Amino acid sequence: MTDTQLQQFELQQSFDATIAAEARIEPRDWMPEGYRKTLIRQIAQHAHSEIIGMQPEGNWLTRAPSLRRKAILMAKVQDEAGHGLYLYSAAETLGADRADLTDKLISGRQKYSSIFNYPTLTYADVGTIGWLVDGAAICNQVPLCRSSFGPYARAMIRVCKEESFHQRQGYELLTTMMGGTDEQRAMVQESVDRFWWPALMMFGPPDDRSPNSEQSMAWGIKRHSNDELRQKFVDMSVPQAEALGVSFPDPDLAWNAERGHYDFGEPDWSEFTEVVKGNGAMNVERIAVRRAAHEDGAWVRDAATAFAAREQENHR
Ligand code: FAQ
Repeated sequence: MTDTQLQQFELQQSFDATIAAEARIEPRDWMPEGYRKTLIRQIAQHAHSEIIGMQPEGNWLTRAPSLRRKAILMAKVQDEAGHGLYLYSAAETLGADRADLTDKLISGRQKYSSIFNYPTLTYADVGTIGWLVDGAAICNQVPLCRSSFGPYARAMIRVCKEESFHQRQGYELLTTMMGGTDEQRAMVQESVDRFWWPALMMFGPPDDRSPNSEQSMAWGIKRHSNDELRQKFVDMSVPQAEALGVSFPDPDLAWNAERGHYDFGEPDWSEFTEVVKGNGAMNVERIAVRRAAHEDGAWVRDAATAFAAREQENHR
């Protein structure tokens, strides 16, 4: 073994020992290139989802039914922007460049969550997104607070706290509508019918078709498989739906006493594949809006860069 090989072997051993001890890998630690690449991919996709995820609810900001609802919705949408920023910062600790990540998003070279390619057709969708979309996000992200990469895990703590507030505001909105007129109740049910299956798809493809899961779990990036988290979400959501007085559009949904879980039907994975490929109802518009915002904001970035350069010059 050459000196370089020996050094590489020791670095790998030390990394493996850190993972085995459930301790954290920090940005300056040595890490395998595959680990770095996987994290940049997942964190970037996650950050992009938070930023693109501002659009479906943002669509209702100017048409909120009261000042209270408008203030709540504005705060929620702003929180999502904050989550995107923590996550881009976490990706930067791995050597990624934020401008490059944005470029990859708007040129379609990096993904964001499938869920944000569905339209928001009624105000009930604001409540359903809070309840089911933030609910699924929490289910997926609470275990990420124990992810092996320190900056990602720490960012998730605050994100999850805010997401639980978002989920409760969604549920509260739907509860209010369910206490209203028949028309409002029908509006809630119609919205839940549209969002249930896409929410289940947020957890990713089934385990036997998830190419990244096994390695990500071995590295302690992901703590549970896609199917485990999907099951957890179904088990959690059914009693909430009963309390709310709505049903899910799945004839196969039934309690299985033997398994101690709800059985449920298969999401339409061909729809998922199409949406991820860019053929969902809103993919083109979501990227066009993000691209326009980026281009319209060029003068702000230029001004901030010029200001920073001048400050540096003045302090020489
Ligand atoms: N949409 O091998 P796997 C939010 C891709 S929450 C699009 O299983 P992995 C909050 C996957 O990237 C939403 N693409 O992959 C909010 C991979 O593609 P690649 C964001 C998907 O990474 C609420 C390929 O399929 N949350 O934004 C999806 O091990 C309300 C194969 O899949 C996160 O990102 C999908 N649903 O597991 C904001 C959580 N699923 O790169 C506003 C962190 C899979 O190989 C309003 N991420 N793909 O070409 C994760 O936990 C994981 O990345 C999974 C996927 C579980 C999403």
